[in-house]
Amino acid sequence: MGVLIKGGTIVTADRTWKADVLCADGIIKQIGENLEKPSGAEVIDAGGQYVMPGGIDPHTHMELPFMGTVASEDFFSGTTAGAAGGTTMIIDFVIPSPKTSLISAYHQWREWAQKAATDYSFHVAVTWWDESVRKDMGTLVEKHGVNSFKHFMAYKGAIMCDDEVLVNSFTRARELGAIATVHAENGELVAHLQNQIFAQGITGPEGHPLSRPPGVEGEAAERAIRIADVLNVPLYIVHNSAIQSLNAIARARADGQRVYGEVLAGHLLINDSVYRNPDFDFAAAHVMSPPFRDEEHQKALWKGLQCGTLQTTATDHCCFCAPQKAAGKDDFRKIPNGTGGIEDRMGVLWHHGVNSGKLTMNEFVAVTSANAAKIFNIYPQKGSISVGADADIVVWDPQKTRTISAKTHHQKVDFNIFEGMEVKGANTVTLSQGKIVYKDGEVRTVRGAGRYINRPPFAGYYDALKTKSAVEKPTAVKRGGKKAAA
Ligand code: URQ
Ligand code: ZN
Ligand code: ZN
Repeated sequence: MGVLIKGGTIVTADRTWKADVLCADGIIKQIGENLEKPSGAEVIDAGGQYVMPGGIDPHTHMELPFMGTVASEDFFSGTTAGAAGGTTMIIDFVIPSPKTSLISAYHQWREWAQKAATDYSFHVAVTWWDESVRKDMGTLVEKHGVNSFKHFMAYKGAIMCDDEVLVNSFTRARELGAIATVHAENGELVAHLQNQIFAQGITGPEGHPLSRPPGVEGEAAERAIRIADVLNVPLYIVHNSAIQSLNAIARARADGQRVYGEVLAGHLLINDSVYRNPDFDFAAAHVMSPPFRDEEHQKALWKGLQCGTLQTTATDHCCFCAPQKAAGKDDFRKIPNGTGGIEDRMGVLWHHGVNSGKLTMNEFVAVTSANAAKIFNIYPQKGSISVGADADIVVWDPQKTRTISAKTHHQKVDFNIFEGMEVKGANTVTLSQGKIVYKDGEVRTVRGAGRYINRPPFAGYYDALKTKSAVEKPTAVKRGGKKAAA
């Protein structure tokens, strides 16, 4: 059995070459020219097409309970939509409510994710602190393959972390060989501005971006970076949307600090004019945090991706339909925050990134797959086309055109932020674990076929660090010595 991909050009993060790929037993078995078709194998003619690692979306929220409702996309429909667009793995988020056990939240999310059609993993959010959280973080790393802990610096009164939680959790993450990730917005400032703007009588979605100006993001990014620097823990900042956070990351990286940055396809391509649309449903459908920004920020984000300040792209796929968004009809503070994108990330980034010349094909693979696999320690199992790697593969036709629409997408949401966008370049086939899950417009996903992917800690990196104190110990000052010459 198995699948033989013939006649294609393989494109990975670091090279491009013509070769066939034979997949069997869920992995890549053979790569080479003119491979023989094993009996019973299905052949895919990839002539004139590229053969690339399946996309990894490191930031999704399937069926997330949030702001009094539950995201409309579930783990089966969301991973199916991902497969339809060339994404073969998601890293979603376990988000325990404050004062609840991280371990029980983890098991709850594991249960929800059983229905996934393609592989998945979880960042676990630390939303509060006590000794049980410290212990649970250890259990999650040592027993459950978690190597990344999320911290929401926004969402005051809900899941927001104050500095005490950040300091405790970052310290624990470093001890465990895990990476700290943050949603960088100053939640106190957001709450203050939301109330101020609402009190001025601005109650519609146009108030959302006004309450989350770029400086709110810049402050939190800088603060998280500084705390991580003092505590010597690697940091990953999710959904960077502003020049301010971009510059904070660039400064830290230039200083040799281990900081990574993610950018959403939406923040690269949708601008803040959407919030000034008179139609409530249209404007509310775009309410997500941080908000979409103006072209100046978008241009800077593209440059950040091109120059390596930002390493990964994601979608923050967190869908709410119009009736759910209507909870904030008279108060923008109540509009559930979140937008979709998992089905379109690969297509819009190829069109606006590769076709425009901003990114090479290899850089496209890096920012849509390989870099996330490396940062979260699952490379080359994921994010590569190499013998022994999981056979998560997309066959990509650079000539295929399509027009994005909620009318035709597989996402379980009644809106598409890329509605009407025409893109050139799309997957014709998607394989997950060596099985065809999408081919020529037809999804062939199987509910529950997805696997939970363990992500080991970076022990080696941390062993080296263990010899170095987290905070440089100040050397004792000898007093009473001879007075220095005047
Ligand atoms: O903040 C997040 O990442 C989650 C709650 C999705 N919503 C959003 O607006 N980004
Ligand atoms: Zn967020
Ligand atoms: Zn998110």
